[in-house]
Amino acid sequence: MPKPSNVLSHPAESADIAAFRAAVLDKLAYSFGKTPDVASLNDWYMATALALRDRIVARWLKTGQRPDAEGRKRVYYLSIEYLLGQLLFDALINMRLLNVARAALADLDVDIDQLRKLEPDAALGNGGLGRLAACYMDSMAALAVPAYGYGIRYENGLFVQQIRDGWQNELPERWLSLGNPWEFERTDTEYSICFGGSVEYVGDGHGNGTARGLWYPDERVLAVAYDTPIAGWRGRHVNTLRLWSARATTPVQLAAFNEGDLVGATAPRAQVEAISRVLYPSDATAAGQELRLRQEYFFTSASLQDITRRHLEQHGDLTSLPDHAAIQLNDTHPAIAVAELMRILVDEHEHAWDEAWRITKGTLSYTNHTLLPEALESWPVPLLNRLLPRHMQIIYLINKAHLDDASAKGFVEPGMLASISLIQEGHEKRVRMGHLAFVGSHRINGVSALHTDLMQKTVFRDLNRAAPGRIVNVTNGITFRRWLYEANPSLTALLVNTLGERVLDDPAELLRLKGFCDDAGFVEEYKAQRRRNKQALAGRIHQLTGVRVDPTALFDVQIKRIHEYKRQLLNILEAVAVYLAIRREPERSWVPRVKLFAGKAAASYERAKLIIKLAGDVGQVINNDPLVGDKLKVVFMPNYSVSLAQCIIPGSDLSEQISTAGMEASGTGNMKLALNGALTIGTLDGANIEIRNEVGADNIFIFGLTAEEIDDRRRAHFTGRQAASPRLMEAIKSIDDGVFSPDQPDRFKPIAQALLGYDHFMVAADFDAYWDAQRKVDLAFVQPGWWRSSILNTSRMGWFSSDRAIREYASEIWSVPVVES
Ligand code: 26Q
Repeated sequence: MPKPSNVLSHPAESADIAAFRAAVLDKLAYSFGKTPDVASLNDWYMATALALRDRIVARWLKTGQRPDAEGRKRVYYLSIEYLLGQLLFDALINMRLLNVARAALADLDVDIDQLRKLEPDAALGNGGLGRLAACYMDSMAALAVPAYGYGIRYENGLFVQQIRDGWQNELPERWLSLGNPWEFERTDTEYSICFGGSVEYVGDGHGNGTARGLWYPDERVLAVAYDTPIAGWRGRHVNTLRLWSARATTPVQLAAFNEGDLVGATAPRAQVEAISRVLYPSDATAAGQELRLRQEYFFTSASLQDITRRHLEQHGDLTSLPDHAAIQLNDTHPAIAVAELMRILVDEHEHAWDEAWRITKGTLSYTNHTLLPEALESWPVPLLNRLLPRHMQIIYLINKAHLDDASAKGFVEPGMLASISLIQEGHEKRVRMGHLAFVGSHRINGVSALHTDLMQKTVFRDLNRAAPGRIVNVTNGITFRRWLYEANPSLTALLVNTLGERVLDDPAELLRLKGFCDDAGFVEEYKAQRRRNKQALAGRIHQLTGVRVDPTALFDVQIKRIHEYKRQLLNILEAVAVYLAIRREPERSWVPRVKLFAGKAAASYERAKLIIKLAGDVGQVINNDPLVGDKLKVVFMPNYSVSLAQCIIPGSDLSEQISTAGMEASGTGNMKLALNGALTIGTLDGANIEIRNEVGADNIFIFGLTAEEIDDRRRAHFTGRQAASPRLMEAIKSIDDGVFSPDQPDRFKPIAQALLGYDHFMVAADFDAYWDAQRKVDLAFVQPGWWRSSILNTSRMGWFSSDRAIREYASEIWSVPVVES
């Protein structure tokens, strides 16, 4: 069998290797002023990245200048988060240069795998939503969709998670500290972003308040562009990720400076530039602070100014914007775009209100990622009024037209009008950003079949009645380039050797694996690649936690943000129950298992942080109990990240997707794990339902209440005490009694007590079903059928490629063509 790396790029020709080697040496000399004998590993990394970047830029300039490029409709993806991870191997694989670079560096006595370890993750996102944006950037480039991603160039990405004595601490992240070789600072592309001040109106706007506004802001910030080229599969097309950085308009306060207050003179500057300093580290709760609103408007306004300027340069006026631009709002974080685009059209380009509205709606579309009430964004009217007075006025006008329109259609009932209004009444009025995005868009999409269905029945029920036909579903996808080829080269090599190289271009080819799932030779090789990946993962577990695990045990993983609805607690409770059972019957033949957790908790989410501590404390007791030995280990790996996920996923046997049904919009980790051959244990939630439909009910472990049943139970005010079986009671009691926290027996009482009370997340209600499903897993893992199921998972996950998702966006929402691979 060829070496894994060989299938990931062309066989290296000696001339290519020599050329790349020369390019790296050139960069070392002329960009860093170093000779090989004094170069540090970081110098080598930077020189390699720059040499590779040159190759990408050559394509970038070409694809940007293609004769048809100017006239084609472009996609603009607006996202406040991009969870890119490392870029070196991603770009090498897409450019088919991994072998060339490896050999060129080897000639120079540099190990490319050492360079890989050095590269910091670009962690400009919290979790699923940010990673989705990164996968979609990769797929848009692969499919040659001309696209720009727009976002914020945070100086500090998602915090570094340190686990100290079992508790999470947050440390600042500094991905830029050694320089970023991938970006281009565009000092010539900057826009003014305004805040505050007052508005004056010109003319009467047909007497209905739709007059032009003149905004006299009292604050200005500059948005400076930084561009990162995103190379698509086989380097066919290169798009741009444009991230904005905030800069003060005047570097220092001259008055203070002249009076000798040198430090005070730079303070206002620091305050202004704080806008792009740090990513808000919460994932499912709206933060609600003024700085967050400033961030949202900052990147949205800069992006819209950039988009409209480009359109005006090419087409003269904005009337035809919807024909040439599709702007996708990744959640409500850029929803202020609805009002900002109206402002640009009406105030700056003097379009009539109705015409401006047609253009806005024709251009914008919105993706919803959550139904959790605490995550639905809304901003207090007084805050919007102070920061963005003209936008607040525009929102009122949009709302008036929207409510008039609904009334004209016969929706006159006050309850209905209150429910569809952009303004939430109450002692403090608030603007509902989801409603604003809905009303200003021609398409609204959910991210899995169930989620889209629930959207129509819950948060957008009434809006959907008033404006039917706008909601569509686009189930999420993942890029196989990163999550299979890059993360799991040994499985990729096996697939290519078995199915041919076409599998790399067309995931439907994976379906032909069915013919091999009973082929003893193939099954052996499939098992061998998993074994190797598990050995590597066991090494990493030891390195990060000090715990030694048996690589032949069942690796059971739950890796995602820590949140009550994701129910890490259910998983920990099961570990406790198994532990108690092992202690009772240590002689029984237990299927050895390693339970692996990783994930960050929002810094202010106390309960989530306590759950991390519980996982750690349960691990301490279990891992050190000689009666248990290798039968059960529980480990919490610190500082979960894209690059850690790339190490964990290929070594996973079982994928925990156990959210309370109805609460996980889609999930994408579920797809990454199943693609790599882990079997899923999961609820009928999010994309798990579609995964079951694809892989077949025999190849997945589904358990638990359905979204509808959960709804009924909540209405009936079920308590955990009513649901708890003796086995669950015993597990809860041990936690309550301090078995896992002997140094502070009360530590976990709040968790134990909450489980028995009104159990919003239905942990107790689902426990027994989960336990039973886990026992089926135990039985299945030691049967040959496990491997058949695992192979069928890999085989049938092709539909979850983000290329498929992007094709759906392109045809159903954006009306742009894609190239076929
Ligand atoms: C909002 C306001 C203020 C501060 C932060 C936020 C905020 C930030 C991030 C709110 C939500 C998020 C992220 C949400 C998210 O990641 N949702 C996930 O999106 C994935 C991609 O569609 C889905 O697969 C997951 O199911 C969903 O949880």
